Amino acid sequence: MPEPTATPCRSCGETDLRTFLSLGTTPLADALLPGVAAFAAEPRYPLDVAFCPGCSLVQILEEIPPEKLFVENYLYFSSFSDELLRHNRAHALSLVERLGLDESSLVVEVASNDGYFLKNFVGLGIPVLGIDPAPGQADAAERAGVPTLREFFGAELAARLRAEGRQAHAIVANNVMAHVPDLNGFAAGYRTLIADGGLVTIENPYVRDLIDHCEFDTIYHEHHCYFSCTAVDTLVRRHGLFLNHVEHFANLHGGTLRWHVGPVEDVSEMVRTYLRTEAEVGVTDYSYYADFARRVEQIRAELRELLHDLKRRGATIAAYGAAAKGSTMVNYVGIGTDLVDFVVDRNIHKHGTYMPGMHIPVVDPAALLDERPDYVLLLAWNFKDEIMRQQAVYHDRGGRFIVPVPRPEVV
Ligand code: JHZ
Repeated sequence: MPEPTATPCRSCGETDLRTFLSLGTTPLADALLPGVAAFAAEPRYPLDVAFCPGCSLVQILEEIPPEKLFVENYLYFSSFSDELLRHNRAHALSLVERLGLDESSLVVEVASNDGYFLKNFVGLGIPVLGIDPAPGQADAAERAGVPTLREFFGAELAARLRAEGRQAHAIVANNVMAHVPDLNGFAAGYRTLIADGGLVTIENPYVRDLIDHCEFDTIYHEHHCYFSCTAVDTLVRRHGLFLNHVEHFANLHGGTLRWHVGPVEDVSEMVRTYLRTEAEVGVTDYSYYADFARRVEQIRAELRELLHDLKRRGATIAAYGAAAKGSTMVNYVGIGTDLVDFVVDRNIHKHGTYMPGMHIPVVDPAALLDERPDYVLLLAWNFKDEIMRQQAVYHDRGGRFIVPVPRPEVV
């Protein structure tokens, strides 16, 4: 058992956090560099992950100011995955049906990004409010007809909206709760803003999938926390909310849970089963995490060996996905331009930039057919099926894909 850290838990305040993984110091995962001139001054920060024995919340110890992460330099736009758009449209339509949403309702999305989700309601005449501090994404959302408040969500903003007479029938928080250092302020904000009978849905990668499938690359400074049902249940109850239902999407971001939270207690059998199973398998105990670092090191060793071996045999290698997780992967494993010539990405805002830390250039996916690398390392492995379908021509011409997790594998 490691020594406790002095940092308090972001949820329960426990000061006995136990570190179980150190990824060294890494640059900020989404801080793609605009040019060679920026290489020299690139900051790096420690990236250590710990378990809280008080409430089971897994979290990193470092805290970078949110403006640095999500306002300056943030090029993540949600609309570049067809699968993600489909998943979210289905979610929007199910909320309309389940809650009977109409022109008198209000749907609020926290971290509404480019309007990828809320635009589904706009088309149906249902009022929406997006909340997102990232300027380029908020501009894109407004162009899609989604009114967007350019702020961070928390207790204070929720109180202000409520004082203006606004309450939400649905609040949606997709892949944002992990991004929030003040978790309690965030949860209190849900409670203030949600209408009686309203529903908050929260999606985030599931910590059990992360640990079991060794998805260590989803750890980066934007993700302060990695959630279990146990940790979410404890957090929301502290603020007068209840975890009433849970859904699992095995193929979304390596395994995502959607938590249904509301002001009235109505806990489903599914939630009880998740809570019981988490206790049984030990998600609530340090020992569950104890050998994770060893398994992560094994992936590093195997992937390095595979890439070096391919290079020794004269192969050319590119990568797919200038994703935040890709940044953790290349920095931790030590993948630079000696191994990978370029990274392709569909997000046009990332073209012409360089991956943080390892400085691999990011270009349009057309480069795969123009340059014909022998192998493509799938940094965005979470979209493996979608990307491989898209790149069928590259594959038919003999190109091969390397999937790095749960174990490096050529497919
Ligand atoms: P992607 C994201 O992390 C964003 P990232 C965020 N940090 C979060 O919390 C997690 O998800 C859960 C591109 N792409 O989404 C788009 C193609 O080029 O896995 C992206 O740049 N072609 C908020 O950044 C990247 O790959 C495609 O066909 O780790 C994927 O990034 C598809 C599908 C994607 O995650």
